[in-house]
Amino acid sequence: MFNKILIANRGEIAVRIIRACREMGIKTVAVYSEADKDALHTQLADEAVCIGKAQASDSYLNMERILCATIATKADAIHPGFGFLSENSRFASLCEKCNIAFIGPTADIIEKTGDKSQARNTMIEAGVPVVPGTKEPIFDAKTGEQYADSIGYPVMIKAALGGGGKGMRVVRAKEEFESNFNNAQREAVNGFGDNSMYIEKYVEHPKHVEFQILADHYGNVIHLGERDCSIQRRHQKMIEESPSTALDEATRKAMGEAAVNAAKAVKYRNAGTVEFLLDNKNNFYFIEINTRIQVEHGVTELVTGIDLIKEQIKIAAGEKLSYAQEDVVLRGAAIEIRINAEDPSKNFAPCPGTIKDMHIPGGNGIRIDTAVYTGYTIPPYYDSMIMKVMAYDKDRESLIKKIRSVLGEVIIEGVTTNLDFQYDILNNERFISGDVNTDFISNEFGL
Ligand code: MV4
Repeated sequence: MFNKILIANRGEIAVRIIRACREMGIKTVAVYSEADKDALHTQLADEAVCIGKAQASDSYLNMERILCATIATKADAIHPGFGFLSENSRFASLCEKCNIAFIGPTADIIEKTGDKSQARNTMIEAGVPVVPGTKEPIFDAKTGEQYADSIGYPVMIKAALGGGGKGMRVVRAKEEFESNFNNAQREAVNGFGDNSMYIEKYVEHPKHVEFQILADHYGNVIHLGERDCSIQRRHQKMIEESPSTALDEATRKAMGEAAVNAAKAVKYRNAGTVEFLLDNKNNFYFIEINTRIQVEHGVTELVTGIDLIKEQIKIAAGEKLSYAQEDVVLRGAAIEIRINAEDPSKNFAPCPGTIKDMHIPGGNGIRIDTAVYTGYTIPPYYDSMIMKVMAYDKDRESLIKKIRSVLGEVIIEGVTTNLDFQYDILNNERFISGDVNTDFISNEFGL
């Protein structure tokens, strides 16, 4: 097992990882920017190293400084958390070269799955269902339009290295193809320095259902059930829950098996997420593999009782999976509400500032992950998520009552948050009935 882990992240995920390490008897090193000298992760770790100025590019994204801090403190592994360098294959590769364990998949796997056009083909070969679409990368609008004509409209144009909605366009008619392709491709070149595009049939009003997987270094792969992440606004997830209201046991089993096959097809290792679109006839289609621990991992921890961060660390240290598929029991229902320092009435503009007072609820089946405290000043340089309010109960009906009750108790004073907006979602009839898809926020709230 590792002796000391450096956490290349900040906020509640850094705190979550520090706590897991402490429980495992592993020493921790925090890295922090000049804006984070009073941050909770900086204070909680056994050691803390300042790695630069507030801007992420000068600190949490600065590979050399993070590697230097790792070597200087004699840490033997790096946990990248999510965002920042977590899906950066060059960073994973530099760790490998420096003989530092990167807690995540190998650089090679990150690269293979990062190219979504290539991943599609790998999945087709492995018999994992994908949306009908192109097999070859497309580089020009004319070729793309021919494919779109043969697939039939509406289609979705996507950047091979895309994600989070960047370099992506829906096209509903042939006349609109060329300009949309060129705009999406320009976005891809600017955003990812790559002009490879692919085209898929557009799936209308899908649910976003993702499966958590764990894979060790010996070819063992298991899944830990699904999370429904359909409630999102402009590709920012707002609420995640497990189980998904859409899945019966047969569909869950088929998707779980597809997720495991997807992971095996790329020789996956460590924790990962296989994302699917689910249409209104319960057809499911692979869309991508995320190679990081995700923001919403706690939802899976609540329904499985498995500590995903500890599992990630054990896998990276070369241990065999401690669970077989039969050992994974999905019990009850769990939900996560993301609280962001942002103003819904100002188009969700970030609202950094000082927290004057706060009340964090607790109680039976409640979990709060946060790194803020009374008197803490939220810096403007990073993302605006400040708290994840999670709840667990025996079924969805009880769960919704519980999460409403707990959300009503949260007090955060001094900064504007999306708390009331989230409360409105929890009281929405369509949400309560489980009738949600990725268009839910825009349809119900006109956003
Ligand atoms: C799609 C789709 C419909 N049809 N692909 C958005 C981000 C990226 N991960 C994939 N995305 C989508 N791909 C086809 N062929 C709809 C989306 C999509 C979406 C997916 C998951 C969660 C939220 C979404 C919001 C808008 C569009």
